[in-house]
Parts: sequence; C-alpha cells; structure tokens
Amino acid sequence: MLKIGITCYPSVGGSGIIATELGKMLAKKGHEVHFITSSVPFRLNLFHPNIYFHEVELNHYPVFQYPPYDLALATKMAEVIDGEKLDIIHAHYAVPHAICAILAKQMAKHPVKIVTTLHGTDITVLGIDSSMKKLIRFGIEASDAVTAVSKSLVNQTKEMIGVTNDIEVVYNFINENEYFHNTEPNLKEKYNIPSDEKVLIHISNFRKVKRVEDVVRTFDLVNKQIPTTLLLVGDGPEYSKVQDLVHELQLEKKVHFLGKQKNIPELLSLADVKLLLSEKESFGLVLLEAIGCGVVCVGTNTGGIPEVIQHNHTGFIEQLGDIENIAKRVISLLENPQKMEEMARNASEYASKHFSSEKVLAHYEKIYTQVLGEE
Ligand code: GMT
Repeated sequence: MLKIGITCYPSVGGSGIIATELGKMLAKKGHEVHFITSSVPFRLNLFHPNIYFHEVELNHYPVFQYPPYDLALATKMAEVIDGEKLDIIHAHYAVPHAICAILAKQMAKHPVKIVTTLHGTDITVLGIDSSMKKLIRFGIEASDAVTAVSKSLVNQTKEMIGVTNDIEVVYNFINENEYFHNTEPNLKEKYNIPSDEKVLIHISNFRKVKRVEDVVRTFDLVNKQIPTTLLLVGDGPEYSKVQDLVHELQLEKKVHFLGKQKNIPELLSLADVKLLLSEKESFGLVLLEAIGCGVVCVGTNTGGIPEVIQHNHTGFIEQLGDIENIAKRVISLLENPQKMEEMARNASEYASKHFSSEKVLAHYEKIYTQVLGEE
C-alpha cells in the first residue's frame, strides 16, 4: 500500500472534485492519503479512515505585500513528505501545485515521486501568457509522470507549451454512488414548475469561457416552440450579465437562478437536457454527472467535450455559438422522448465503458507503481 500526498484547489470545481474523489477511493483500497491544501476539500465531508488533512497556513508578515502561499505550500509538502514518508505527491494543476511539489521534493530528505494531472485551466488560460509558459513547461518536464483529462488537452498542451514528454490521458470520472437518477418527490412543485413541463439545466462557475449567455439565448429559442424551464446552477463573474440578459428577453418566470447548490444529483434528475456550450473545456465533468443522472447532453465542439459526448449517439455536439442549431437539437429531443431515452441509455453505457471510477482508479494506481519502479 502506498502513502500518497494530494494537492488540489479544495474549493468547488472539477479538479477539486476529481482529486478528492480519487483520494477517497485510494483510501478505501487501503492506501494512506494525505491532502495538503489550504482548507478541507469540500467533498471530504464524511469521516474516512486512511485520510489525513494537512492545512497550509499563511503567515501575514508585514514585509510581504502578498502572503507567499506557494512557498508555504511547498514547505508544508516537504514537511509531510519527510514526516509521513510519502511515496507520491499527486499534484492537480501544473501551476502552481506541480511547481510547489518540485520545490518540496528538493527540500525533503525522503525520496518522493511527483505525478501531475493537467485539468485545463492551467494550460488553456495560463498557457496563453508567455511568461507562464516556461513555468508550466518546467512543471511538466520535472514531474515523474504527467496525465491530462482528455486527448484534446494532451494535444493542446503539446502545441501551446511545446513539451515533448509523454502525457497520459486519464479521463474524469464520477462517484457512481452519488450520481444516479434520483428524483426528489415534489421538487418540480417546489420550483413552481408544472409537472409535465420539460426542464433544461446548466451548471457552471459562470466564468466567461462557459458562455452562459449562449445557454439563455438557446433556451429562449426552445421556449418559443415548447414551453420549458431553465435551471441555472452555480455562481461566478458573469452572473449579473446573465441576469440582465434574462430580463432583456423577459424570461424571468422561466429561468431559475439557483446559485451554488449541494444537491446536484437531485437537480439533474429533474432535468431533461443539459447544456454545456463552453468555448474552453478540457473535459466537462458536469456532463458526466448529468449522464449519470440520465440527462441527455448537448455541447459545443470544444476541447474534450466531443470525447465525452458521442455526437448523435449519446447526445449532440454543435459548433460553438451556433445557437439556432443547438436549439433545434434540443427541440428534436424534447419532441421525441423515445429518442431521448435511447440516447440517455447509450450515454450511460458509454460512460461505464470509458469513464468508470474503478477503471480510472486502477489507471492512476498503475501510474503510481510505474513511477516508483515497482512494475
Ligand atoms: O471548469 C472550470 O472552470 C473549473 C476547472 C477546474 O480546474 O476545476 O475545470 C477543469 O477541470 C475539470 C476537471 O478535470 C474539467 O472537467 C473541466 O473541463 C476543466 N475546465 C476547463 O477546461 C475550462
């Protein structure tokens, strides 16, 4: 059994979810897992034997204009590597986490291997900044193994950052015990949605790249043909802009802004179609969550989305920004419940074949043993 340190952003977000769920699964298999983060990861809400949490504390020295979080993290990592005799540090994000792990490895006395997982934003957003490129490249090249959450992200990383290392694709996964069709009685009623009305859903952090305005404009076209409700779940920088658009289109009664929510499986189970119309998306974990709950997904031809949705088989893929065709696809689904059911079934089969948590866990374990030279 291995001793594994995991560093991620512990707040809401796909990378934090993946890191935490992976840690939980590794612990369940008997590995010792040490989370080294700024706060307890939000999915780590139950008691888990074999899981330990090491908080990175920040001291506010008056000489520093900004508290040096990255250095505090590297120091804590080194402390945990030596104190707990870690075999592996699994860093989620090249910058800053892999960089901190590399520094920690140099500081620590106990030998440790670094596995880095790229989640997208570290490459597609930070990678645009040429001053960051060098740092990202260093983080990737100095890691003992690097994984990315889609083929698209591997290609983008190679093109944008110019690295030649092997980057292995390890897809995202969901906790299948949480994400299944799970209707809470009267939930539609609670949101004043007529019981026979169709529901569209979008879940994101409302960053610009998520194009939530496209979701609202698509919904407007759909709703003109078939009375529908749109649930918008999440919060973020574009929230008020999206609210303005909803007012402008006079859709206040049909669009529900739910903000950040915990009961995502129940909300997804209420919906018929999930929209993810992003301009950047390395995988789109929310798609997998929707599929788990039996919701058909319509997405854009961006990043890793076409690796998750098989066009015309498990859902639909349309051009980024092509609202009219996206709306047509949604209408075709809502008008044909049989087709929708068939696609939901196909999606579920495809997901269990390619994105099962068991498979992903085994894949990461294999990578750990490979870097430790035990295979
Ligand atoms: O989508 C976000 O803005 C959050 C971001 C994160 O770092 O948590 O998500 C990224 O990682 C997820 C888990 O691997 C992927 O499913 C998301 O597609 C990816 N987001 C982007 O690439 C924009």
